Amino acid sequence: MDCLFCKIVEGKIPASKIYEDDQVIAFNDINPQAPVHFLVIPKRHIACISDLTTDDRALVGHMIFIAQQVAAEQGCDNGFRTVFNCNQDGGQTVYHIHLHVLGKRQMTWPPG
Ligand code: DGP
Repeated sequence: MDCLFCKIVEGKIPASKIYEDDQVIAFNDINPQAPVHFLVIPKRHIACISDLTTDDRALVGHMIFIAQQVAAEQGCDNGFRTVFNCNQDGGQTVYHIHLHVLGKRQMTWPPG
């Protein structure tokens, strides 16, 4: 399978990794949209949020938990935004699920 984020998990493509455990890694986004912008991804390949099964519930909860821990470590004391882009209308470009975490600037709503 030719998946960019699987290659980052395997260390075949370099990334600025800021967290790792047995289930997930977090690394800085290559095209940051805020002073803090990192991605939390599962090590196991799941293409899209719409592919999640009931077995994945704990994993996704863990991704969100790690997102808030790393956001705190990155100094997002005033808040942050989390985003899962899903499929074409959601603006997803990399088909290995990833939680965007953006912080250290004022976010606006609605998103583009
Ligand atoms: P999305 O549109 O939600 O699929 O976002 C994919 C994000 O992945 C986008 O913000 C840019 C980021 N990205 C793409 N390729 C790389 C890469 O090779 N390294 C890193 N660190 N981030 C990447």
